[in-house]
Amino acid sequence: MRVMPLSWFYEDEPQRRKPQPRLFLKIAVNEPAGLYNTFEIPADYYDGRFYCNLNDLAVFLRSPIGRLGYNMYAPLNQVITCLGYIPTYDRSNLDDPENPRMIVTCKHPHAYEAPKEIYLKPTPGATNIEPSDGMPVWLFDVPVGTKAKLTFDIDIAPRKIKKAWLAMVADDIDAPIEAVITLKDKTDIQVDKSVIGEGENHLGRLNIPPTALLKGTNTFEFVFADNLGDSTAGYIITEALLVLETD
Ligand SMILES: [Ca+2]
Repeated sequence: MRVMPLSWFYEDEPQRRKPQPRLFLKIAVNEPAGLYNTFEIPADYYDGRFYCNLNDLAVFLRSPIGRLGYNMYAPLNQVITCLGYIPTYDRSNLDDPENPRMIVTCKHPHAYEAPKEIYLKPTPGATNIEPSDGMPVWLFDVPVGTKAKLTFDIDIAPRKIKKAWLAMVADDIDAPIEAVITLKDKTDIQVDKSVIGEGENHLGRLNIPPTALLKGTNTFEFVFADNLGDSTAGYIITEALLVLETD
């Protein structure tokens, strides 16, 4: 039997405690296209500040420190800056009575920004076809094996095509094995050395056998196929044109 003080029965019910605020991390899946994912991060809230484990954020915010397996429990801002990211806090829902929460968006200092300059010029005298899907082909900071597509609509009979190539601007294809490119799931496209190189704006062309092309929709598939021993986080194709030379 449990003994209760008599006063217990006569006191007002204690006020319901305010729920603990939760912490959410919003990260760009494809920033130029405005696509984001949101993940809840285990965190404690004391005195107006969130505290969390570096390991729980390093899963999403790739950085050399996260890869070392090093952990620390610290205020959120310290953890994010330690990982090399710049946080932006949305505190507008912290006082929400039902679901108090804060959303933090993190930007990498070297995050991709849409190129201000167009590097790719159409080839004179040829048919230059722009992709019908949105650019860029974004395969950076994604898991190995991630795929992306690029589609071109051809309005010419393939037998009239004498030469075909994909003209493109590639960022950060470090080696041919990093990028596997196929046309219509069957024709392997050789990654030419002209598009290979660390950093931005490698302008080049990938030759395509004209017999592999069809009138109508032609879809290229790009794979982030190899992270080269965890030394690279992927690549981006920022511009592309399918160039067809006819008679
Ligand atoms: Ca790369």
